[in-house]
Amino acid sequence: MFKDEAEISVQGGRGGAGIVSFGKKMGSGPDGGNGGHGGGVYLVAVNDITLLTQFSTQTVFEAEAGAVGGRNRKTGKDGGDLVIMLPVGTTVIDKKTKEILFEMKRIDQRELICKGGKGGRGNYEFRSPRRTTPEFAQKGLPGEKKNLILNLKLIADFGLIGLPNAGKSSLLNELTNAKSKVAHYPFTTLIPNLGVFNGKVIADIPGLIEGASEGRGLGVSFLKHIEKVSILLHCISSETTDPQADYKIIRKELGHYNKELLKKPEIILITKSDLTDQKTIEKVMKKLKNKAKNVLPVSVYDWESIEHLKTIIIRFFRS
Ligand SMILES: Nc1nc2c(ncn2[C@@H]2O[C@H](COP(=O)(O)OP(=O)(O)OP(=O)(O)O)[C@@H](O)[C@H]2O)c(=O)[nH]1
Ligand SMILES: [Mg+2]
Repeated sequence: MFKDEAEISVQGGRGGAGIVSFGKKMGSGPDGGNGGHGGGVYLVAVNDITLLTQFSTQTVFEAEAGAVGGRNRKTGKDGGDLVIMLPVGTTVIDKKTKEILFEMKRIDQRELICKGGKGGRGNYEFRSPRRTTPEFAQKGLPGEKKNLILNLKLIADFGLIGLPNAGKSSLLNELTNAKSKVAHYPFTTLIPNLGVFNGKVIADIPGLIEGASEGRGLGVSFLKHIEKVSILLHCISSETTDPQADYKIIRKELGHYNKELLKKPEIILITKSDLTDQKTIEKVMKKLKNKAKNVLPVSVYDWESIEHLKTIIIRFFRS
C-alpha cells in the first residue's frame, strides 16, 4: 500500500569505548587506544514515491557503533554510516519540536540527520607526568537520537485532477511511460501515479469528489499532493451533463483545502471527446472558456488531439 506519511526513530551509532591497557614490558606506560566514532545517519532523496512503505515494517534505525579501542594505542574502527532513502518531496519534521528539519527537494540531496557518538578515549590519552598509570578510560558517547515525522507531497510539473472516471489515468498512460490502472468505474486509482513526458513529471491524482476536503471519497489525503504541482490538467468528461458544475466541484475542494491551489495555472481538458459529437464538445468548451486560457478536447483514441495536448504542455514549460 502507498504511504505518504510515516514516523521513524533514528539514532547515530554509539561511540566505541576507549580501553585501559599497559604495555607488556615491565614499567611500560599506558597504551589503551581510543574507541572509534559511531556512524552517522544520513537521509538521501531519490526518485521513488513508494519508499515510505519501507517504514511499515521497520521504524527504528541506528547506525553502526564504533569499535572499542585496542592495545598498543590502536583506535577502534569507526562505525559505518546508515543511509535512509526517502522519496523526493518528503518533508522531515522533528516529532518533539515540530520543527521542519529538511525538505528533500532534489534527487541525491543528502542530509546528516543524526551524528554518531564520539569514541571514548583510551587510558593512553590520560597519561601525564603526575599520572603515569591512569587506570581508567572513557566509554563511547551515544549517537544523536531523533524521532521524525515524514510527510511526502509529490513534486510534479503537471497534475491530472478531476472527478472520478474522468479519464485521468488514461491520459497519463498516453502521455508518458506510466502504466496507471484504467477501468470504467470511479476510484480506480487509489494512489497517485507519476509518469515522465519530455523530462517533465506528470502526476495522476486519485479522483476527487464533493466534500473531499472534509474527507469524503479518498479524502483529503490526496489533495496535499496537488500542493507542489506547478500546473493543473483539469479533466472534465465530455459525457457530463453539466460541465460547469463538474468544474466547480473540483475548484471548490481545491479552494477549501488551500486557496493557493486556485492560483496555479490550469489547462482544462474535455476528455473522451470521441464519445460525443463535435457540436456538443463545442458547447461544453464554450461553457468553460472563461475559466482557463487553454480549454481543449482530448481523446486517447484521437492521435491528433493527444499531439495537440503535447504541444500545449511543451509550450507551458517553455513559458
Ligand atoms: N471512449 C473513451 N474512453 C475513455 C477515454 N479515456 C478514458 N476512457 C475510459 O474511461 C474510463 C475511466 O478512465 P480512467 O483513465 O480510469 O479514469 P480516471 O479519471 O483515472 O478514473 P479514477 O482513477 O477512478 O478517478 C475507462 O473505462 C477508460 O477506458 C477516451 O478518451 N475515450
Ligand atoms: Mg485513475
